[in-house]
Amino acid sequence: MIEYWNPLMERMPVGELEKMQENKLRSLVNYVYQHSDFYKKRFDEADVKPEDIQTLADLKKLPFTYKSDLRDTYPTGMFCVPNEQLTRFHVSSGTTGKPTVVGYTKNDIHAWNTSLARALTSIGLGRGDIIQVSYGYGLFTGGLGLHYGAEEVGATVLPTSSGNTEKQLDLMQDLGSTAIACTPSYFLFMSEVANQNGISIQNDTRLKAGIFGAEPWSEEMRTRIEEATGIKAYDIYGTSELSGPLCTECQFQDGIHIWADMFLLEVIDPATGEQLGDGERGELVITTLAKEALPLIRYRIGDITIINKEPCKCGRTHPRIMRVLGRADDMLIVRGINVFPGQVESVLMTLPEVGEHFMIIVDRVNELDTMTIQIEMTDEAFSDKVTDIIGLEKKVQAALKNVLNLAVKVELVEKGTIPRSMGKAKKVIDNRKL
Ligand code: DLL
Repeated sequence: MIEYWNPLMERMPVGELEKMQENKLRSLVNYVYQHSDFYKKRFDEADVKPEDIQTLADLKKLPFTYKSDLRDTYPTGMFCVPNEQLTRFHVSSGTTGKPTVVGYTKNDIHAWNTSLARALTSIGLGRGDIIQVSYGYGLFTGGLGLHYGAEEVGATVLPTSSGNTEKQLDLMQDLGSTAIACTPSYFLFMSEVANQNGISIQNDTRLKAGIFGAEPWSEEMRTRIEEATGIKAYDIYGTSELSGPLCTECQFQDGIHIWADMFLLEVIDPATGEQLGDGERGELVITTLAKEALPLIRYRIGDITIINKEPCKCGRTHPRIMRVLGRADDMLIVRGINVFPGQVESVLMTLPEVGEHFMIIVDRVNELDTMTIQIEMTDEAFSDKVTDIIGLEKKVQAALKNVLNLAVKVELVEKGTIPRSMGKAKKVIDNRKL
């Protein structure tokens, strides 16, 4: 049976949804023009007035906003409400420069919870479920975001945060967690620790669903996780600028439904800024339609994806984004060839001898880029005496060459050598940037 949190909204005919978006867009441009010096200046510089925006087709007249705008106006220069109207802050620290601060009014928190309540319902979670939240609590949005979303649907929350993995596994068994929310990397680590302690996720726990995101992961990794643990692994997407974790796939696991009454989606060519058609891969740009404290207009999140407006089997009419390859700046350019770490993962996970942990090391030797992939073998492959190590390196090299069209060096390393992560995993060391 298909369950909805808000059936009327989630199944609203597309034409009506678009009318709603148009109305919300018109109010939004007036709102930001009046409440934010930042946006007023941006609009004036681009010579656009709120009254120029009447239909969705007018969206492209509006200037883009960027993560750098949030940094340049640190801490709260882009906010549209005074601090006393804020209920909460979250802060995301990038690798360079100032962190980005996001703020929420009470209504913003409510909208965030609603978004997650629809999402969790779409994967069949609700009253009676025990959701173990193993994303980090604190300034990161993952922990608290999922926490309140899970409470909203009537589930019981087990707020373990990340870390303390053995204790997490004990609690998972003792309290009967039925779902876990964490990064896919952390779940892999948790499964490994479970194995080492003789715990079978499939047989010794009640876990039926994983809510995995906050970092790119591949379809092939999903298959591995589902086969190894017997759970259903769902993709969840969001960014701190948009609130935090917001939207998931539905039970059909075919793209993430992004609520059209809350967000307006575009995919653009990152080089030219031109809008691309549905089904074309490009950079995701989002306009928030329901945020008060920090509305974002044509915000260049930078994630690479495809918008899919085909009807979904679940009956929801809201558009979907297909698996996010990562941010445009996660893309490696190696000898002129573009490579996303996720593409490497996709290839590696099709090879049964290769374990789930890998590291990409990029270097420049004698003016030439080199890429080395460190991999660990699976226990089964390792114990198989006939496995020819050199043969395996060659096999991995050939598979990667076939897909990426790039010659790489493959290095088999001992199990446990690649650092495990309890949050977002670092899968690339680019020595060219040192
Ligand atoms: O990672 C929010 C979040 C928490 C999402 C928990 C899902 C679950 P940030 O730290 O601001 O926010 O990082 C956002 O992470 O722009 C993507 O590049 C990446 N990302 C998030 N979810 C996915 C996903 C949180 N499902 C950045 N697939 C985004 C691929 C993802 N990349």
